[in-house]
Amino acid sequence: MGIRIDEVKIHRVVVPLKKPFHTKLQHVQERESLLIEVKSGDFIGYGEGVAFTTPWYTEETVKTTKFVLRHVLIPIVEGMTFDHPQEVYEAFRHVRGNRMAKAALDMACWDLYAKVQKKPLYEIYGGQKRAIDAGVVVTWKTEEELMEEVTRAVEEGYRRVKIKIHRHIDPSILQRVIAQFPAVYFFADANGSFSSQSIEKLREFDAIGLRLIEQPFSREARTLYEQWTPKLQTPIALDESIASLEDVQWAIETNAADCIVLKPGRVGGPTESLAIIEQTKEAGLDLWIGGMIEFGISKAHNIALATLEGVTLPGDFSASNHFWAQDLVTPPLTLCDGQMIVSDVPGIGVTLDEQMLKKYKAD
Ligand code: OSB
Ligand code: MG
Repeated sequence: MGIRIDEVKIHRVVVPLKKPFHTKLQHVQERESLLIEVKSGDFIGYGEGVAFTTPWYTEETVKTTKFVLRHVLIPIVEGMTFDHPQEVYEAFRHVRGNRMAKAALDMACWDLYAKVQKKPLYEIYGGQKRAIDAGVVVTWKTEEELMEEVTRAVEEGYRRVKIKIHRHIDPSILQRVIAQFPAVYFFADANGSFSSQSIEKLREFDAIGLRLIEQPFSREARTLYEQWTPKLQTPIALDESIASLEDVQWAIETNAADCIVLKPGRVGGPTESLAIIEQTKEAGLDLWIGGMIEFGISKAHNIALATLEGVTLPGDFSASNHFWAQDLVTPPLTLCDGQMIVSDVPGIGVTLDEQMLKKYKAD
């Protein structure tokens, strides 16, 4: 019995962040995102478009994803009947790029499929973990602020803290903070701030005992990764560099990465993500799931993927109350002793809060 895609809805929302997210790349004060509903009879599958308003992080934006969904992808899938969500992905695979647009739709189809099967999505994926380790990101300007933010995160139960860095920061600041919390996993995310001219500075960060360094060089600087990843003692994780399965294959073949940061919303959704997790597992590479200041729809999808064995390190899994005064989903995502409990409800385990949607819907 196939599942017929009766209708696809797009909601654009704009929601203020509790606290501005300020990094070298961009100051984010409010999050503009797309929420997708794919309907089949009484069933609704949810997806989230995670591109930003402007192309500061990825080339795609809210406007381009909305355009491609409305005028390219939705016309392909509306009225289509599928037995498995991979068939839907195959139906639009020929569309060039635009993976954030594809991801929003692919997510919704997997949620819909799981709901029709009356199974939680993690079970459809064959995931084994029933709780996943949480992780939070800290942006900061002064040592005092960094110490405060890390202390608060640890008090809230986070045991993995990602600190934003760039090449002009004094590594001894991080070193002093890390020393205060020996049991915490510290990741540092450079968002491509280093280049061949700042290798000496990167070597200083390499010496302070970080659990890993995320994206030291730009996405374009492939040869720097090939050259330096094997030479640095701290594991190097690739974030911006990974937009597809092919990018992961390059990283494996050239030893350009010790670890992959999988952002399902960027690579094309769960279908591509499952293939990536399979590849890294086979190659023995670490992988964790990253976020992009996301709402509970996307996070719940990511949690389902994180139950898989191939996801080996704690990802960007902060509770709903980290970025938002109130998330757009019910129930909100919460921490339980540094972990998130995987829902047993059919599908992703959260639904769109209609009242919140009404409050923040732009169109
Ligand atoms: O580089 O990982 C990144 C947020 C927006 C865009 C890029 C990044 C981030 C984060 C936040 O670091 C991760 C999260 O959502 O928890
Ligand atoms: Mg990153």
